This record gives sequence, C-alpha cells and structure tokens, in this order.
Amino acid sequence: MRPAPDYSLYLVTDTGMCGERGVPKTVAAAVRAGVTMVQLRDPDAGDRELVALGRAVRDVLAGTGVPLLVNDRADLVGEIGADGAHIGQGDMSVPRARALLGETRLLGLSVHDVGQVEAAREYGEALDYLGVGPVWATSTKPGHAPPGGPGRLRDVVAASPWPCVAIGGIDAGRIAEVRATGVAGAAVVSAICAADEPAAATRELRDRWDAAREGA
Ligand code: TZP
Ligand code: MG
Repeated sequence: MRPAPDYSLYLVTDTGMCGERGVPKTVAAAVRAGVTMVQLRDPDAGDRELVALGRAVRDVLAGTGVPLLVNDRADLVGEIGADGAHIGQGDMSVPRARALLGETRLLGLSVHDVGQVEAAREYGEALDYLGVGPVWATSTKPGHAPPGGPGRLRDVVAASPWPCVAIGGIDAGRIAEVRATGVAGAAVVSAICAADEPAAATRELRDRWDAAREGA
C-alpha cells in the first residue's frame, strides 16, 4: 500500500485564473501558506505546454513533501516527474491509469454519487482517493454535473472505502461545513487561484479547516 498523503487542503490549478502571476508562483505561495496537495489541471494545454508547466510546478514543490498530481494525463506523469494522476469518469480507465503510473504513484478518481462509488469498488487498492463533487455549483467547470450539496457528500463519504476529497464551490465560508461531512480534504480552484493574494486566501482556508470539527 502507498502511504496516504495529507489531503486536507488540496489546490487544483487553473492557468487562466492564475493570470500574470502564473501557476508556479501561485503554487509556491499557496504551499508556503498551508496547501498540502496540488493537482495540475489545464484541459486546454497541449502536451508540450503541459509538460513544461508541470515541470515548473514540480520544481517549485521539490523538497516540500507536497505531492503533485496531473489531471487526466496519467501518460505524462512520468515525463513531468509528478507523483500521480487524477482522472474523471470520462477519462481513461482506472486500470489503464494504474498501469501507466506503476505501483508507487497516487491515483484519484472523480465521483458524483454513491452509485459511482459502488461501481469503483472493484478497483480496490488501485485507487488512493476519491474526488467528490461538485458539492456546490461553480463557474470554474462549465457543464459540470448537478451539484450534490453537503448531504450527498456525506452519503458518498459513508459509502467510500477510500479517503474522499470534496470539490466544487468551496470557499472559506463553507470549508467548516465541508469538514463536518467527514472528508479527508477540501479541494479548491478559484478560492486560491483567483484570489488577489493567494497566500492570504490559503491561510484563511487553512485556519478555518484546522478550527473546524472533523466529521464522522
Ligand atoms: N471538478 C468538479 S467542480 C470543479 C472541478 C475541477 C471546479 C471547482 O472549482 P472551484 O473554483 O473551487 O469551485
Ligand atoms: Mg478529467
């Protein structure tokens, strides 16, 4: 078994939202302020662009102990030198991603509901965690599945044999409610990437997560 990382504050990057500051600098500020996990997500980037960006982020994370995962592109994880991949329901299959990653890298899968948790059970130890969402509606991912709210999140956590990370519409005002569902972590895009000051925004999320009551 791979050791479980600290999922508590999970940053998913958005290149457009990071703007002129850029993804690597945004990641550096966020990690110094308390992000514990980073996923590089740029569905519009070509392969070369994604590899270059991924390597820059990997360099920023070197020595921090914070893992870097790549969205969708398990095939580029080795070239980037990342620590794993995160795939969605419509992406490559879990067995295919695991075969590309080998046994030591991390693999997460997005689910929307309990039915998708049950369908994933057969993957067992090939998976490390589930991303669950969107919890709330978000303009960050146009065309996303209908939001399930904290109620459905709680149901998924209860049904899941893997640690769960919530995503979708999470900000500082909602993170305590998210933690109360029993998730291992909260993933955010705009709350950090679109913030004027990513470090301050991260610190607030971190403090509120730490102060919140863990769910059961
Ligand atoms: N998957 C489900 S919702 C979402 C992704 C990538 C976007 C979440 O973005 P935000 O800005 O944290 O609501
Ligand atoms: Mg995907």
